[in-house]
Amino acid sequence: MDHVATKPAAGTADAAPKSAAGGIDHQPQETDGFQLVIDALKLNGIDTIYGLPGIPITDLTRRAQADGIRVLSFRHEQNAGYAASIAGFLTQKPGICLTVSAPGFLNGLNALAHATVNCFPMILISGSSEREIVDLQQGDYEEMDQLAIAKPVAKAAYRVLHADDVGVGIARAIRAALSGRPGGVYLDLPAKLFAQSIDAETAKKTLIKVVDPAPAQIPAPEAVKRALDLLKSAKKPLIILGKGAAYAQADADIKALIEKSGVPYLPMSMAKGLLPDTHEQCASAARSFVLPGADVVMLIGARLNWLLSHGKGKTWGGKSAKDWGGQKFVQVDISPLEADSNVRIDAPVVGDIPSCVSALLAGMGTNWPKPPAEWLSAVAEKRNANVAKMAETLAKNPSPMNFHSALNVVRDIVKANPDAILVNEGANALDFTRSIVDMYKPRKRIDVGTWGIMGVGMGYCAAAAVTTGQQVIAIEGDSAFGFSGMEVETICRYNLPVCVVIMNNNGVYKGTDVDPTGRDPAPTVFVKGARYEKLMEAFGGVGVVAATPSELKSAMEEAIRSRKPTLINAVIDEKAGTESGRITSLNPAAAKKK
Ligand code: ADP
Ligand code: TPW
Ligand code: MG
Repeated sequence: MDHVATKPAAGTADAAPKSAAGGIDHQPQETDGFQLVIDALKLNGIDTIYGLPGIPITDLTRRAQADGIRVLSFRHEQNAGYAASIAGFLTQKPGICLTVSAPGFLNGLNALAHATVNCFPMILISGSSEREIVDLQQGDYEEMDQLAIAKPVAKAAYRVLHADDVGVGIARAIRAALSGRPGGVYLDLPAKLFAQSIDAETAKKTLIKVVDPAPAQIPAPEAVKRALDLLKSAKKPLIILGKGAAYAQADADIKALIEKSGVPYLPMSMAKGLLPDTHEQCASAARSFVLPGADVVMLIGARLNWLLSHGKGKTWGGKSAKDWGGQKFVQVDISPLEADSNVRIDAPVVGDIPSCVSALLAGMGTNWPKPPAEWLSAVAEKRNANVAKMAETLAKNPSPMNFHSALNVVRDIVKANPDAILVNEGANALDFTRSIVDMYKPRKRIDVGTWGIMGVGMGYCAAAAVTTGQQVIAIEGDSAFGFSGMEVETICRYNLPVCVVIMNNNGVYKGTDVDPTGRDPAPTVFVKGARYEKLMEAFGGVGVVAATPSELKSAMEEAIRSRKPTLINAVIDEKAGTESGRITSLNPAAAKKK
C-alpha cells in the first residue's frame, strides 16, 4: 500500500489531466506537513487518535479521519490524554493524544505525566505557535514554549520544524514511547509545519517504518540463576505481579511460572486477572499476612513504591516505619535503575518480562520443589478465613445500600461477564471494588494507577471500548466521576458500550461533613441526592437510579444486554465511607482529627 497520499501541485486542476494515451501525466506531485504526519502514523500501524480540534490541528483531525484513522474527539484534552495513555497500556502501541497549543497542550500534559509515571506508551502531539515569536516572547496567539514545559514530565520530547523531518520525528517518538520502560513522549508540531509543501516522492523517502520498536532485552543467564537460587532457598516465598506484567502480554508464561513454582502470589491492582483472582495460589485475601510473613519476594513488573510501602516498615514486618522487614527481593524489570530504589534487591533480573519469565521457566527445569507445605497451608488458612468473613459482610442487605451490598452485585456481574473491562476510580469506591470484585482475565481492570489520580474514568472507558470492542463497566466515586463527567456526551456520540455506575455517597469519602461555622457546605460534600443519571439521558443514553442491590443488578444486566451507554446512579449510604479509603494514614491531618 502506498502510504503517501498525494495532492496535485498548487495551480493544477483537482483532477490530473489525462494524456492523449489516456494515462496520467507524470507531473510533480506535492504533499504537505498535515499529510506527512498522517502518513507517518499510518505507516507505523497507528489507527486511532484521541484529541480535541482547534488551531492549528483542526485540519489534521479532519484529514486523518478522511484517511481512515479513527479520530475520537473529546470535550476536554485531559480525558483524551487519559484515553490515549490507557490505549497504550492495552495495546502495546503508543496511544496518540492530539491537542491545540498552550491551553490545550497544558490540559493534555497531565495525562502525559500520568503515562510516564505509569510506564504507559503514549505520544502527546500538540500544535504550537510560531517559533520566532514564541522565542522572542512577542505575544503570539497561544504562545508558550511547550517543548520546555513538557520535558520534565515526558520520557522524551521532540519538535519537528520541517516537513522532511516528520518521518524521523514520528519514528523517534514511537521508539521512545515503546522501547525499554514505556512512557509518555511529547511531539511539538508548530503551525507552520503543517502548511509546508514538499515533493511527494521526496517526502515518501523520508518516512520511517520503525523496525522492532520494543526490542527484546534478554536477561543475563547468571542473573536468572541467581534469582532462581534465591527463590529455591525460600521457606516462605511470595511473587508480586504488577501492571508491568499485565502490560507485557506474557500471560501464558506468567501463569506457567506461578503454577510451576507453587508460590503464593499477590496481584497489584491492574495485574488482577493475570491469573483468575479465584486461583488457589492467589493471596490477595491474605495480603497483610503474606507481606510481613514472606522471606523471599519476587517482583515481576511491580515497583516497591508507596503502593508496596517501599518494601519496608510495618507492612513488611519491620518494627518501625522505615525498618526493613528482613525480606530478600528478586526484581524482574526492564529498567536497570529500578533495583535498590527503596531496599536492597538481592537478585535483579533486568530484561523484558516475556524474555525474563521464559528464561526463569526454562531455568526451573522439570522438578522444581514446591514451597514448604507449612507456609502454603498458613496462607490458605488466612485467605479462607478472610474470604469467609467478607462473604458474611457481602451477604448483608442494609438500607440504605452500602459499598459492600452494591459491590456484591458488581462482583456477580463481572463474574458472569469476564471479558468486560472494569474501570475504577474514587477512594472507598476504588478500594472496596479492588478487594471485592474478582477479575478473571488479564488487562480487564484499569484504574487510578501509580498516582491514585481522579479523572481517568470516562477517558479510560472510551479507549477501552474502542480498542477492545468489549463491554466496559465503570465503578466511579461520585467525586471521581465529576472530573471527567462531561465525556458521557462523547460516550453517547460514539455509542460506546459503557455502563457507568456511580457510587453516590454525596461526597468525597462520605457525605456527612458540615462547615463548623454553618456558612457553606463542607469542602468534601456535594449536592445531596444529585441526579447524575440525567446527565447521560441528556445525550440520549440510558439513566437509572438504583437504591437497592436488586435495582442495581437489573440495571447493569440491561446495560450489558443492550450495550447502550448507561449511567446508574447507585444511592449509597452517605455515612458509609472512610477518610481517604484505605490510605487514611497518608493524611497528615488525620491524627489530629480524633
Ligand atoms: P504496579 O503499580 O502494578 O505495582 P508499577 O507501575 O509500579 O506496577 O511497576 C511497573 C514496572 O514494570 C515498572 O518498573 C516498569 O519498568 C516495568 N515494566 C513495564 N513494562 C515492562 C516490560 N515489558 N518488561 C519488563 N518490565 C516492564
Ligand atoms: C486529580 C484527591 C482522592 S480520592 C478523591 C479525591 C478528590 C475522591 C473521593 O471521593 P469519591 O469516592 O470519588 O466520591 P468515595 O467512594 O470515597 O466517596 N485530585 C486528583 N486526584 C486525587 N487523588 C485527588 C484530587 C482525592
Ligand atoms: Mg463519594
